[in-house]
Amino acid sequence: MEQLLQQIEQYRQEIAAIVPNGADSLEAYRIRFLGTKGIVKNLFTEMKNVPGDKKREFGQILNEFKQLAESTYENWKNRLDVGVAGQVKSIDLSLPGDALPLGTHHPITLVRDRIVHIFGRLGFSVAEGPEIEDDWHNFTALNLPENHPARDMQDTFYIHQNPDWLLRTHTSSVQARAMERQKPPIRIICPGRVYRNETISARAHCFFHQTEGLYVDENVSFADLKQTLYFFVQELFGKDVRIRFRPSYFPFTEPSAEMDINCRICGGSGCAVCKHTGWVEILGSGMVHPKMLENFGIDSNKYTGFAFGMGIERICQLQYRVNDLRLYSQNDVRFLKQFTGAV
Ligand code: 2U9
Repeated sequence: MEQLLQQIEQYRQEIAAIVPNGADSLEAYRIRFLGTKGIVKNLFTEMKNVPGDKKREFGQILNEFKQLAESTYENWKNRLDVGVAGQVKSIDLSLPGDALPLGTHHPITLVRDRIVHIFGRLGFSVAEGPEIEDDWHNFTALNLPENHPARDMQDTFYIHQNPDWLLRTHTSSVQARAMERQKPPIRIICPGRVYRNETISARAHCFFHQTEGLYVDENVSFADLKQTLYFFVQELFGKDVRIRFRPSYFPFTEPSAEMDINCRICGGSGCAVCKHTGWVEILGSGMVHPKMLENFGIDSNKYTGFAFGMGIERICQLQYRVNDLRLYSQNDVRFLKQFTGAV
C-alpha cells in the first residue's frame, strides 16, 4: 500500500509536468495513462492486493488520480484543438482568409453623391455647416423674422440649454454662413441632414436630408436658374426628362418657382406617386431675395443670384421607388444591400 501511494505521487508529478507538443505526444500520454493496459487500469487491478480495511481509502485515492489523468488529457486536447481524427487542427497561415461581406453605400449617400457630382461639373463646390444652429442663421438672416408666419411652416427642435440654439430645419443656414464669409462669386451646393418636429410615419420623419444650392454673381438670371436645373435633372433622370415650373413662395427667394418633372414611374399615364397628374415635384427654387443679399452686405444692385433646394429622400423615392421614409434609418441590411452602383 505504501509503495503504491509513493508510485501514485510520482505519476501525479509526471502528469503535472507533462506538455504535449502535438497530437502524437498527447496520444502517447493517453495510451500510457488511460489506455486499456495503461497506468490507471493497472493501479485499479492492484486493488485486490490492498487489505480490506484500506480498500475504501485507496479506492478514493485511485478515483481522484483517474480524474486527474482524464482532465489533464481533456485540457490538453482542447488547448491543442485536436480533431476527431486525432490530428491537431493547426492554423495554416498560407490559406486565403474568410472574405468579409462588403457593405454597400446607403441610398441617401448614393443619391447625394450623384447630385454633388452633377453640380460639381457646373462649378459648384460643397459647403457644410453645423447641424446645431443659432436662430439668426436658420431664420432671421433668411428673411424669417420672429413671428413671421413662415416660421410656423416648420416645427423646430430647440436646444434646452439655450433658447437661441436649435437643430437646423434646412441647409439654408449653410448658404447664410457662406454669404457671411465670402464675397461673390459664390457657387455652392449644400447637402446635409435637417430636423423637423414631425410625428414619424411612412411619409414624414423627424430628420431628413436636403441639398440646397446657391449661385451669386453679376448678371445671374432666371434663365441661368432654369438651364442649370434642367441640366441637373437631365443628368440625373436621362435626356428625355421633361420639366415645368410653377410659381411658388419661399421667404428667401423672389420670384420663386417649384420645378416638376414628368413622372418616371408611370411615364405620364398616371399613378399613385404622381397622383395621376403625370408630373412630380422635385425641387423648389428662385432668385435670391435682394433683402437677403443686403443682410449679408452684398450690393443687390450689382449682384443677383439664384437658389434651390430639394429633399434627397424624395429623389431616392423616384429613383428607387422607396415608399416608406422609415426604411432609411432602420438599418435593415435586407433593405440596405439592395442599393449598388457607382456615383
Ligand atoms: C440663402 C439664399 C437662398 C434656398 C431655397 C428652396 C428654394 C426650397 C425646399 C424644397 C423642399 C427644401 O427639401 S425641401 O424642404 N427648399 O424649395 N430652398 S430656395 O434658398 C436660399 C437659402 C439661403 C442665403
